[in-house]
Amino acid sequence: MHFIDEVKIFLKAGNGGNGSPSFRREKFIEYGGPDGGDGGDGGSIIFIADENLNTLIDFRYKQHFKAERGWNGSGQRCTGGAGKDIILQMPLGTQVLAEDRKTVLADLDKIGQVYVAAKGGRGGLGNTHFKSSTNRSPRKTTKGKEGDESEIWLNLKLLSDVGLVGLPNAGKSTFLSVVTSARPKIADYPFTTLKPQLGVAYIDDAELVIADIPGLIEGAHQGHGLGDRFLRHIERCKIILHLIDVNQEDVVGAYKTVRYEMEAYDGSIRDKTEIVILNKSDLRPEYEEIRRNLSKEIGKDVFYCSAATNTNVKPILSLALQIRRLML
Ligand SMILES: Nc1nc2c(ncn2[C@@H]2O[C@H](COP(=O)(O)OP(=O)(O)O)[C@@H](O)[C@H]2O)c(=O)[nH]1
Ligand SMILES: [Mg+2]
Repeated sequence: MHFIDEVKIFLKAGNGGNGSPSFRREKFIEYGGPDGGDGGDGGSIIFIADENLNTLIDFRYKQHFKAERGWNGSGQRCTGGAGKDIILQMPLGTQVLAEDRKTVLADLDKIGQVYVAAKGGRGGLGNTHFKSSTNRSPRKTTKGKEGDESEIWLNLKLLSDVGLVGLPNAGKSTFLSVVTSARPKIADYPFTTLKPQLGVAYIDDAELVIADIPGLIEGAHQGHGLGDRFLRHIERCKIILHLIDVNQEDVVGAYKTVRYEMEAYDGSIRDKTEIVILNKSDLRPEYEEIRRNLSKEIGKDVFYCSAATNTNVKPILSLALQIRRLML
């Protein structure tokens, strides 16, 4: 499935139906009074956050949405039917931006959250409303109001508890595949991962949603490799797991390169809690020494694991879970 995280769409809510100018016409009743009903309200366009979606791909194929107009009122005080609403399921984490692409109109970050993106116009009034002591046969009615019309941007920023970062080949996708049932593509060449992927890890009766994103390389913020736009999908995670291949010549350099790209990114990811992990310990017997050196160099705790052999992975998840709980 394609991954799309930004689209522009066009909305037109239904106009309200018009009020009716009808008069009673019945046998033997002369000068029957006004009996024109009101117009029905126009249909609205409503968004609902759905946790089972994680791409905006559907909007690649359809960008225009027009809700039904309200029906006109009619005689015998009949109110016109309301126009049907259009309900659109949005992936959880979708932000609705105004046409300027900056103003956030809504942030659908709760499951089932509802946002009326374009409101249908109210129906107009029938002539029955205008009857008065001085005017017993009003012809006056009002027209239905226009439904909202707008162009908006949908901007998806996935929601997760834990975001995986690191250079290509650090083992991020392997890590995700070991701790969750997600099946990301894994291979020993860079940029196997072309799109973000979410998985859910179950640990100690709790759930952690983990996001795997394409690897960063030096200059990602200038567009190198796949660029840094995928970092938006960890903007809203709580904890970052920073994976480093322990077989790298220069693990300190690997750490700093990714850190530098995280800091150059203008979203707020640099201040997130980071757990630094040397991965592929199965391939490097002296990982303990490397771990101590790296920790000293960067002034932070460093952990190790082997994602491929599922060694020391669970303690790292438990740690992430503990930190997550402290944040709640
Ligand atoms: N021996 C070993 N290989 C690993 C480990 N983790 C990942 N790999 C391998 O490293 C390569 C890159 O892994 P991948 O998960 O695609 O890295 P990503 O680019 O960070 O997502 C693949 O060939 C994996 O099988 C590990 O812990 N031990
Ligand atoms: Mg990957």
